[in-house]
Amino acid sequence: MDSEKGPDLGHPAGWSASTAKTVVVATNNAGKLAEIRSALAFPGWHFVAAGELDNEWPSPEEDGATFEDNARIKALAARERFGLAALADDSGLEVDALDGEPGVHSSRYAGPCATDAENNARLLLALAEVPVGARTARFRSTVVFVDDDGTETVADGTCEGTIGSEGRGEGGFGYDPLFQPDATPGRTMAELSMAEKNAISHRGAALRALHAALAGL
Ligand code: ITT
Repeated sequence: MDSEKGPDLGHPAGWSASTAKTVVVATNNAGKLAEIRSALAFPGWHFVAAGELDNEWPSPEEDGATFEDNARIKALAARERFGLAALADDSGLEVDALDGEPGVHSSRYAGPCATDAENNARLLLALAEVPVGARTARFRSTVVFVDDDGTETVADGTCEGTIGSEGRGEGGFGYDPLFQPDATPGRTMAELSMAEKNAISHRGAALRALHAALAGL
């Protein structure tokens, strides 16, 4: 749907119809993939998930210490496996009252194969005694793009907010039902449309910065 697409910021540097290309997105997270396709709309670029090219795509072990380390691990693994330009996001939630946890452990906060619901339940439990005013948090995203020639471009984004005391909303994924962005008072991230989320989210900000860098803006 056009209204779900982000602004067209122009073509990447050196673009022509003959350089239109396929970019493999190194993610198994359908929510991320949809946001990336919506936010990073270069004419002629086609984003395909690693799992769509190989349904046995083994997501590499994310053992880096930072979001950037892990995004690079995923992007380089996909580029090597498929021989295509590759893009990866690594992201997570930092909660001030938990000294920045779950951070890089966000997807496995409640255990190695935790569901979003289990992670959210663990977060609510961890914050049970923390008063409303002290439940500040932020999402962070780092995206790494590795072009066909190996050139790497890295971009970051953050989104400030607070953690609610119960989940609300059906949109997005992960911790969205608990996260109340400062930019949308009274609404959780899961109560925003994808276009609204991309306009204020950590991943939207990182993808806009990546888009601008690739377009030479
Ligand atoms: P891939 O590694 O396959 O891309 P993943 O979900 O495992 O998918 P990460 O390792 O980057 O991705 O972990 C990110 C986790 O942080 C994600 O699973 C959510 O729990 C949380 N998260 C990140 N961005 C989020 C967002 O926009 N909304 C809600 N939760 C988010």
